[in-house]
Formats: sequence, structure tokens, C-alpha cells
Amino acid sequence: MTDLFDSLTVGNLTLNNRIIMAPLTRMRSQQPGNIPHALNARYYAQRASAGLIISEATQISQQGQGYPATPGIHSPEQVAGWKLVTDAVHEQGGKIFLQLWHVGRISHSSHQPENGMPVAPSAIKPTCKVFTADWKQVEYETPRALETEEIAAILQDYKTGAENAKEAGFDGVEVHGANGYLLDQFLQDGTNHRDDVYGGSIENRARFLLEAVDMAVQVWGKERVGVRLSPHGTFNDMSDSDPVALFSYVLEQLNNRAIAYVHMIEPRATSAGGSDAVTHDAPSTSQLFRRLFDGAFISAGGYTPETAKQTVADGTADAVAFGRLYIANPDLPERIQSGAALNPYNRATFYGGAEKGYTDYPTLKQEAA
Ligand code: 8OZ
Repeated sequence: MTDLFDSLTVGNLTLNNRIIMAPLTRMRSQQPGNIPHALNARYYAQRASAGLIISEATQISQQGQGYPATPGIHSPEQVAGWKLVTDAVHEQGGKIFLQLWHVGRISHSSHQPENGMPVAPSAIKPTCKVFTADWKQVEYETPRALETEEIAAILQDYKTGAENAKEAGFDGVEVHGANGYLLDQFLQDGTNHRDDVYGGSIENRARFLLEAVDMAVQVWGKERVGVRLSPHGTFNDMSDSDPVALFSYVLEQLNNRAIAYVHMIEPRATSAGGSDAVTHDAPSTSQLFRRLFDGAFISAGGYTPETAKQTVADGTADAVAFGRLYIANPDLPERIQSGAALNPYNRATFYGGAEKGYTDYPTLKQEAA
């Protein structure tokens, strides 16, 4: 029976265990410039015993930013800042992928170049609330639908982001195709009403995601590229008329490309971890889609140590990603292995601020000292 502490081959990497640190937005990059700094390096290095760390979502361009103080991977200063992070993680024996992110309509003009409108597949306004650049929560604006000709430049931003991630010393990249951001907005027909080659049929709606993946593969090779997806997720106002058909096609295409892994979110964890609510009758993403992908399958969303062990033992997934538990437990694998109690997380310090609720959660060793 497979154990959480068995090694796992992902692409051409061998992970020491099957406990993954999920990508976690913390909004603590250095300002101005959205630059990773020493505090971020300490936070990630504290968590280096994960089989794999996936970085917080990182915008590939200024247009791709949608929240205050999220880090970027499009300026030389950001690349130098990320190098502090990857060096610190590698020094502790860890592995870290960068998550490439464009938020699409989940933005506000205050984040945009020249205060323009956020961009999207179609001019459909999200009904939830957005953070402005000065941390105010306001209504969304109606995004501007991208012209077909503009997509090539965004694909180039994905490629440059992947190249910058390589220069910054990452071990690979994950394309963020989940949670209602740009690529997911193109995938799902609740947000994509286009009538060009990027809209309409499932093949057309999946085109942008697959082209972004191809950019990452051009830079990294298929062994070092993963993709995150969230079928049935409703965070950021998402919906699709036939998610099983849509995501089955996407997985078949990713399988043909033989990328290192897919990382799928279970919709029982609503709001992408933005709340503690659990939907017990949600469809099981891993049960629906795991069999369609031959590479490593990472599952995320509301796992406990017990359900994670079971999931890996019965082969529902090869590895499990933890988010909220990783915020509060830098030594999560050691705690799970020894059966130690877990530190509770404090939601009030998830986003923004400095050390508090970020680098000050104790390890077992620190508790014993
Ligand atoms: C919570 C708050 C802000 C962003 C995601 C990048 O859901 C996020 C995110 C989550 O993927």
C-alpha cells in the first residue's frame, strides 16, 4: 500500500514524500515592485521538508495582477528576489516550482497598466468583491474582452515568465489554470462567450490553456511542467455547462503532452480555501479525472492527514497538497509522520502583514526547546 512518506517520481524529479505545499497567496511581497524578499525566503525555507513546494500564484505581467502585494516574475528585481527564495529552499534540501498566474477579470483598474480595464475572454463582470491596489474592497468593474490578436502577447508573457523562473533557480513551473483566473475564464462557458478560435467548442475554449502549457514546455521540457485545474469550483463566480466533458478533454490533451503532473482541486473546499466551509455532496474531481492522466496526480482541497493517507493508499491520487495546514505548520510532514498535534491557523493573518502569522508558527523542535 502506498504511503504518504514513499518517494514519488514527478517528471524527472524524485520527491522525498507525497506531501505537497499548495500554492498560497499571502500578499507579502516587498513594495513597491511586488518583489520577493528575505522574509518570503525564510517562510518557504521553513517549509522545505515538503515533497514539493508550489509557490504562491505569481503574476507574469502587470496586467496579470489582481491583488495587492502579490509577487511578480516579470522584472529583473523580482527574478533576483525569487533567487533568494529558491536558494533558501534548496539549502534546506527542498524543491520548489513557480506558479505562473494571470488573473484576467479578477483584477481592478488600480492594478492595471495605465489604470486600464482588466482583460477577460468576454466583458462579463464578476459579482463578488475585488481588492484595489490600496487594499479597499470594492465592486468589480466590467472587464474588456481581449481581441484575438492580443492573445499572442499574453502567451509570450507566459513564456517569459517561464524563462524568468528558470533564471530564478526554480525546479519547474505550474501553469495556474484554476480558480477562475484568466485561463479558467477561457475554459469555462460561464465566462467565455467568444466566437473566435478561443471560444465556442471545448477545443476552442481549451486552446489558450494548452498554448500556455506549450510555452512552459518549450522553456522547461515536459518533465518540469505541471498544471492546476478546478473543475466544478465556484470561486470567483465560475460555472460551466458540462465540466466533465470540458475537463476530460483538457486532461486528454495534457496526457498527450506527457507533462509532469496535474494538480486538481476538490470542489468540496469552496472558495479555493477562502472559507472553512466543506460541501459534502460535491463531485469528486480525482475520482472523475484521475484515470485520464498517466503522469503524477496531485489532489488538493480540504484534506486532513487521515484523508490524505487514505487517498494515497487507495491510489485516488499520487500526492496530496495542503494549504491552510501548511500556513500554520512549517514542519507538516514531521507532524503527520509522528502523529503530533497540528497548530491551528489564524485566518486573520492569511493576507498581508509581515512575520505575524507567516514565519512565526513553531515547529515541533521549537515547541520542545
Ligand atoms: C485566495 C486569495 C487570493 C488569491 C487562488 C491565487 O485561488 C488564488 C487566491 C486565493 O488560486
